[in-house]
Amino acid sequence: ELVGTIEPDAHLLSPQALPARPRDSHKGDNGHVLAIGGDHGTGGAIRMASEAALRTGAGLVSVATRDENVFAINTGRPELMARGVNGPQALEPLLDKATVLALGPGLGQGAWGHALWTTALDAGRPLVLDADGLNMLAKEKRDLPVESVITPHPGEAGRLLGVSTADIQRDRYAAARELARRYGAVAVLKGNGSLIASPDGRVAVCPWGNPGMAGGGMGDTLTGIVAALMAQGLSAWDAACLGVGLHARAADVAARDGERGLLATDLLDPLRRLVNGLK
Ligand code: NPW
Ligand code: AMP
Ligand code: MG
Repeated sequence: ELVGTIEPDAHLLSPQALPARPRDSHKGDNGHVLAIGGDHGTGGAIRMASEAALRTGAGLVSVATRDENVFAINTGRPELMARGVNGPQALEPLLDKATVLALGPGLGQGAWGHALWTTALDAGRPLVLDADGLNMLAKEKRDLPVESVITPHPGEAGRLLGVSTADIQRDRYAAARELARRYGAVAVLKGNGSLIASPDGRVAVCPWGNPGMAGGGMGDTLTGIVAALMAQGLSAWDAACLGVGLHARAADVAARDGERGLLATDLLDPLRRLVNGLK
């Protein structure tokens, strides 16, 4: 049964939900995102999530990934602090320092990814769970921390609810609400007209975005954006609504040069302007 309203509300429209940054603010005041992912061949996913977290204003962003990705991440974006982790023991000290986790982009579902996934969920930190973090949750149900956001695309949503992608797309509103209810987290059902649903029944719809976004890495940047907003003090609901709106509007600005050939990293410059309330 469908009850509740779709609210294209103020949270989607403006970054005013973010607290003003005091003159004497220091990096420790603005949250520390720990991004976890990047298995063999998908190091780019965790780098894009991490760069998006930086551009959204997180004070510090650390990356826990495969050894082989560390050089490219640290040289390509030196503001990031990338560490090679071969298992839970190496991850734990990083978890202790994190405000919010961005868990799953490019993580894979092998032994390495699964060990990091379990250890990260055990830490009980607020988190954004995406990509393989969701695929493993679909196979192995776990309670999520109270302030959590899940960001499935329709394929991942189908796995989480045990139905086909087509079933999800047939009634996206019902699917978003069921994801939030079943997993006890704010759920972002991505795609044209992304929906944001909370376990208490609220649903918001994103009126922005464009088909230029249908390309690799777009979802990974959203994960970093939402994590950075939570790290700066927003609730899971506010961060999900504002983050989805900023992401889609950044893509609309970037698409002025054309939808075809739009890259996920093209969102980073407009994102910075938008998160500061500039056009
Ligand atoms: P179908 O075929 O229609 O049933 P997967 P992934 C569906 C990393 N990446 N509307 C569609 O299913 C990720 O972070 C790394 C309708 C589609 O075939 C993950 O860790 C990159 N259907 C990993 O790769 C860049 C939709 O889902 C299937 C839909 C695998 O993630 C790329 C694909 O989903 C990537 O981010 C929509 N809007 N969207 C890098 N540079 O390192 C999706 N589907 O099988 O979960 O694979 O999303 O590519
Ligand atoms: P992912 O599939 O995880 O890379 O995520 C794709 C991102 O791009 C999500 O934020 C989607 O909402 C967005 N996206 C993909 N295709 C479209 C589309 N046709 N219109 C609007 N947004 C889209
Ligand atoms: Mg994705």
